[in-house]
Amino acid sequence: VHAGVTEDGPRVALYGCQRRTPLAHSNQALTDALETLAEEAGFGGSEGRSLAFTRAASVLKSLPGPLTSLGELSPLPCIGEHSRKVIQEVLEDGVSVEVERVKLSERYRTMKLFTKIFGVGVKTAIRWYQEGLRTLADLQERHTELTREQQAGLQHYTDLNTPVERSEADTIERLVQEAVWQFLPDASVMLTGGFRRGKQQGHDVDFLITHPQEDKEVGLLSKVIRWLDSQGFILYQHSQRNTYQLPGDPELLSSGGGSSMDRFERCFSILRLARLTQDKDLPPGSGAQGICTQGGCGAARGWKAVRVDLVVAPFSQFPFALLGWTGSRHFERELRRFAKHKRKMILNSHALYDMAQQMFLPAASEEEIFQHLGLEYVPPTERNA
Ligand code: TTP
Ligand code: MN
Ligand code: MN
Ligand code: MN
Repeated sequence: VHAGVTEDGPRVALYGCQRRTPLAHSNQALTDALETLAEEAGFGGSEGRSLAFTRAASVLKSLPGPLTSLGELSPLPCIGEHSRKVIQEVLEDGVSVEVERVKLSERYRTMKLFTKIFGVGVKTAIRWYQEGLRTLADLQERHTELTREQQAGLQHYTDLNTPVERSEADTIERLVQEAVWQFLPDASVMLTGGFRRGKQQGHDVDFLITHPQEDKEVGLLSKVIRWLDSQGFILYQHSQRNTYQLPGDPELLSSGGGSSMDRFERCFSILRLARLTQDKDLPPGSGAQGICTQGGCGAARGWKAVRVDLVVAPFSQFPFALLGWTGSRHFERELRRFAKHKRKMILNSHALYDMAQQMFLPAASEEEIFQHLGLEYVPPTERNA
């Protein structure tokens, strides 16, 4: 039997949410090449082309073994002509000339440099590039024109582009729990994002907070932030109130649920984390062990800036929020696309709406959401689409 094909036809399903995609897969060189082109297309404003390369890469990530010949591509979905050519080059020569050229190009390199700044998206980076800016020093000169977020991003550029280790995420989890439980002992604090998908490193640490008694969670986040700040842990923070209108925000529905931006009370922050090598120097027994306070090791630079996202969800929306914040981004995109086109349903991080029945479908768990969608359950570690 041909790789990727069963007697029933192609084994690889069309939508990323219908597949199991583990973190480690057998086609890294190919997916790296395709994802570079996806990124480059996005930098050029070609969202459609970018998505096509991302989809092709995602299909290869779900394969059970390494792709060894071009023929194995024919039963696979989502592999366009251009992706096929890149795959052929990498299979035959080990590298793609086009990808190598992109990686060396001034625009790609500058766009990478700029979009790695916290608070800088593709649009801003393109504008700066077009204005002739090329280096972080160029941006420093325009310091006053930057947002507060971008200033913080620039200030902590090196730290924020050093991967967050799993052990650091665990330390921050204990700190967030200590902060939350002071005010609401029965609240739950869950690690989401890439770490929930099994990643050992991340660009940030994502948390979802809820309380079984709905409304108890209202006002919690500002208290948590104030406490963290009083302890010297906050280097930067930007909080937003919950702006979701129940039942069924009309704008959220009319937007088709396509956006990944939700309306939960949230805080995008940069925390000050003690470097773990210094753990032995800190007094044991405290819940905040391993995290540095302002007066402590900051001067000796024994700390590291880490991006932390805190999101608060009302209990009834928690499964939707958990599903939405676990990712991957591409898995989420595929879930929403599948819901809309195959099920005539609108899925977002707050709710699932059935357009035919004109009703919301409640869920008490992620499993129930997959059931509503008529999808086989995909555990978090298999959502690395
Ligand atoms: P990220 O933290 O950006 O990505 P990640 O955790 O998968 O990977 P890493 O941090 O290691 O780079 O986003 C996590 C999930 O949160 C992602 O699936 C998208 C979702 N998300 C929202 O639902 N709403 C938002 O406003 C944002 C910023 C993210
Ligand atoms: Mn093309
Ligand atoms: Mn994350
Ligand atoms: Mn995040």
